Amino acid sequence: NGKAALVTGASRGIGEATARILAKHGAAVVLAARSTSDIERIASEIRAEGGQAEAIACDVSDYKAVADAVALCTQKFGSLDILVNNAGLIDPINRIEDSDPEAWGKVIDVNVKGVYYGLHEALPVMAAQGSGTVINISSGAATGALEGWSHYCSSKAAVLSLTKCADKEFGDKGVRVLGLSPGTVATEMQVAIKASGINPVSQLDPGVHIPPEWVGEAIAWLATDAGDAYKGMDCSLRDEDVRKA
Ligand code: NJP
Repeated sequence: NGKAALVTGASRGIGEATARILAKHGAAVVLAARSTSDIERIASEIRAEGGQAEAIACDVSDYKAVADAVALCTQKFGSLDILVNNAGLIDPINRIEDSDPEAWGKVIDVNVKGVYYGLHEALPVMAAQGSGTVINISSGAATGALEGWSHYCSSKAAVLSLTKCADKEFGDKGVRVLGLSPGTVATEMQVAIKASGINPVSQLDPGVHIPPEWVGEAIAWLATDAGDAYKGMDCSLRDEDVRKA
């Protein structure tokens, strides 16, 4: 309550649900994504329900765009208390030999450089405040290997590494940096995974994908002091205590 948050990839899926839930918990929220009409609609719906929200066009693979999003949050709302580095993609899914180097690199640009840019801009602001929480949306893919997922697995492994390094550098400055590995969530990303047809559905689908709102609630919980238990590491939505929250 009373905090200011920036959520990247807020136009749909986990990011949209997180922005709406943080606003319901009383945070002022900046929604960042490329689909401007979607984030503007969501922001105006949040405002219509009595919340505070701003939308900003942002491709997280563009450093300046991420810097502008952080600046908007501090200028409009006076602080940056929560950064959710959520924007991410997995398409196109292909074995290494069949992959297009440019498309492979785009996944790294978004999933890795986008997170780094967010950390680069947010951590000094939070350190100056003496408080703040960064939640990097990770994946079980950070420590696993799936056929056709070399870009995604590599990128999420890098996100885990960034989480650890950022905690090492800023963890003693009142800043909490942690990762959240959400499991399989009912979003467009799962549609893309199934459409690729590369991995057998049984390998990826535990039967029921969890709703993105569960992830949003877990993020809101992790942005409280409860998140201290996960500083510098990934927690999993399969963890009993996170699920209960
Ligand atoms: O995916 P989806 P999720 N710049 O496709 C945005 C991770 N995860 O919600 O720019 C800025 O519905 C895109 O916005 P737009 C996953 O790796 C998921 O499931 O308008 N934003 C949209 O808002 C990812 O890190 C599962 O196209 C960019 C959002 O990202 C996070 O959860 C499991 C962008 C993607 O929405 C959210 O994914 C897991 C860019 N360049 C981890 N490119 C799962 N779903 O099962 C994309 O372990 N976006």
